[in-house]
Amino acid sequence: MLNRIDLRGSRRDPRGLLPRAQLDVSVAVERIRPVVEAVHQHGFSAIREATEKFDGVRLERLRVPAEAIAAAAETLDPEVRAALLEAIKRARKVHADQRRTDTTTQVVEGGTVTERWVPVRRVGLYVPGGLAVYPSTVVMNVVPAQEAGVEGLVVASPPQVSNNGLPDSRVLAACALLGVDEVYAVGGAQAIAMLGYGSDGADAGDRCEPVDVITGPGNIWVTAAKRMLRGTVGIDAEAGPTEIAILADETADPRHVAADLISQAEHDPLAASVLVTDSEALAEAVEAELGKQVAATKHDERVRTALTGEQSGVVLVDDLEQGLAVVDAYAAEHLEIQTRDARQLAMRVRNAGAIFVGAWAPVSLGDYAAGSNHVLPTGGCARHSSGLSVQSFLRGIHVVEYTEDALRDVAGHVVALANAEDLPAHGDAVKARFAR
Ligand code: HSO
Ligand code: ZN
Repeated sequence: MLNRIDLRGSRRDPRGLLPRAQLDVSVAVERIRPVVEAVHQHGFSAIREATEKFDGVRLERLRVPAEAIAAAAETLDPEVRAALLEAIKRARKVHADQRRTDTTTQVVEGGTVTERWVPVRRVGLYVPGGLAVYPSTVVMNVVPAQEAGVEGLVVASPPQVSNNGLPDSRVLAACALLGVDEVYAVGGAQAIAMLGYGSDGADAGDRCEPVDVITGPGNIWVTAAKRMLRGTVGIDAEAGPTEIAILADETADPRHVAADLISQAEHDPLAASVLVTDSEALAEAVEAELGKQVAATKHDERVRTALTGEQSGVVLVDDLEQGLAVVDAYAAEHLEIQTRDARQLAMRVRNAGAIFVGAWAPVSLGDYAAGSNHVLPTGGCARHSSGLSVQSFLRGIHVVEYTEDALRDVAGHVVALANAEDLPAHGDAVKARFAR
């Protein structure tokens, strides 16, 4: 079922040889540009038009009424409620530990630099609702923002025809459990534009004030809109179709490997599932398992499309050292290590959104209830970016304090550098303080 890429005996740089779809966000940017510009200029009326066209919903108001959020919490299945509460508790534990304390560095006598960690004022969290609905993503966005100390938290999620034009009721219930009451029934590029530029609404109480940061996953249109808004607002790492890479040796259980590859393929026909192994026997056993398990899974069609796509495959390597080089080159959103000494290998990985070690930490655990975050960089962005965290919502502000003596001591150096850059007024600003 999976494409086979045999790198055994090859000493070539694995980049470029690995399966990965070429997702062209810049083409999507051109397609959504008119929507984003219309929302910027016309606000509510443009959002309504786009929502009717793309979601098939005629919006009366942007904002979800408080009673609808409360009602969603009341009618939530008790089992799902308990699971969400546990997921929130675990995520809070991990994200609370990410909080930063201000540090003051004494640079010289009389000269200090304090780094103040200050939360952004208002953030917009996007929760998708296409092939699946994601109450768990509400948790993964809201918890780090709350732990960072963000005061204004806004959720936007597409209106569902099946829920009277409101976002999915489980998404609304998750908002209620987290204490988020500002929720907009808007999805797609129009939601990102609304959050970034703000918008008028059906009446004065229905306005959306612009946010400072937008985070959260979404489809290619959402990603394209976020790319367009970057600069106007802060944006987290781009989150495209989900990816799982598994580095496994002959000690891995092929049933688990197959199940985990399928689990992420379930998200999207464009999802990527990649197995990297030094064991041909394991590769074959996994193929046999996929044959059985894919036929039995609910979303078999979507899964089959994802697994047979160019973005998925089995990569055969000589040994785990080469395997490590391959997974680093791939920089997966999720990386599972199912090998002997898995922990040791995990500590040597440089590029991955999140790493899942050994037999008892499947990606599905991290998707819901490990405490880790599931909004992670895809498409190789793990080479330069991290997943969502408290840090995503903080800015470090340097506060500089020098005494007269401390400035006098360094004045000559400032003047020398200012002159070297042909910016003498910079030096003059220092000299003016000591001229008689
Ligand atoms: N695997 C997805 C997150 C998710 N899975 C939400 C299930 N629900 C991207 O990390
Ligand atoms: Zn998932």
